[in-house]
Amino acid sequence: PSHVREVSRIHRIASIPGDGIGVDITDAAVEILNVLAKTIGGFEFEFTTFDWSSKKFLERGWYMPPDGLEQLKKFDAIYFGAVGWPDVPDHISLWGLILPIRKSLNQYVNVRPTRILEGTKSPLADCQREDLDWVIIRENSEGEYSGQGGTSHESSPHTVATEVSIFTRVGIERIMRFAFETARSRPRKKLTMVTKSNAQRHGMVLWDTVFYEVAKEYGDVEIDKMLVDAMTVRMVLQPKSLDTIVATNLHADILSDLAAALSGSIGIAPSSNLDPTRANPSMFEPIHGSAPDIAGKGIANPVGAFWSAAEMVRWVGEEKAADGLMKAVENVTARGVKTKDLGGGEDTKGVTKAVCQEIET
Ligand code: GGG
Repeated sequence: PSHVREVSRIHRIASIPGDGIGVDITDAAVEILNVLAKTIGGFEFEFTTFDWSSKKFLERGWYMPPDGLEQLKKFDAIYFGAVGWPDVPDHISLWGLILPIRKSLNQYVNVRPTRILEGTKSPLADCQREDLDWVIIRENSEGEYSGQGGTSHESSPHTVATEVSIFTRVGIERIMRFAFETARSRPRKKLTMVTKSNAQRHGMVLWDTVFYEVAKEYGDVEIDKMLVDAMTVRMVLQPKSLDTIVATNLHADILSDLAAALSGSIGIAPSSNLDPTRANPSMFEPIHGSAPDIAGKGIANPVGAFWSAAEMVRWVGEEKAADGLMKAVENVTARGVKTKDLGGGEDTKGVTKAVCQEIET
């Protein structure tokens, strides 16, 4: 009967807008997600906002409270804006917020898809939409971002600093398996593994070894191996030759920025920090940073935030809504409703309003 209200699935989301344009685009993403839930029906989002930011750090001396990670564990997913502000050294802000979350919540995979959206174009000459469709799988828990090392003989011309990369067989094996599964799930079933194992002769060689071992279980996946320097050239000159890519924490961080720029703008690229075991919440964030130069001006591109939101919606089990959101985003870009970085003339609010209307129709 019509008076009986359908019970909604409730997805509890921790929202951390962070710094700079992270605030603008998180506001936009929350608005879109609420419209999506209301329009499609059957589920709702319950947002809790955490004001963990560089501004607050300057006031109170901490990014997250001591029980911050415990608080986050209570949620189904985390939506993150951006971190980094000129008044705080970047290594303090990264290690105050985003890196401890990824590491402590076992988010050992960072998935970074890249493709040319409808109505947008690559800066590469002759690169059509079908020529660039990649997924970068970034190892997200160890490697060059292990945080190990130290500085000695400070205040001397002989200061020594070490930055130790830690690679473990368990860490490599689990990211390789995830990458092979991703490659297998895509039509081309092709995986390119990136290292620098000619110059770095320990951890990178272990990456190569484990890659070939795991490859034996995936005979249906075509494989190849690249050195990271040559990989940048291949991405620019032969984008069509690539599909799924797996790389270390640092290499994939760099390659995914290049990938996003080659697909049109860093402003469109999403990322999913996943704990594939689902024992902890996963975290979704656009790959771009806080962009202090345009913060608060209302001109940030919200597409990377919307795409990240769509990936979060998919992760919590709302496939149809995720597809609907991405369709709405691409219908809007196809109509030329875009921010300046994509060659358009709209601002954040203009694109957000257009995507909301598209969802509602
Ligand atoms: N929204 C992503 C963000 O805030 N990025 C800042 C940054 O530099 N992150 C480094 C990383 O992703 O490891």
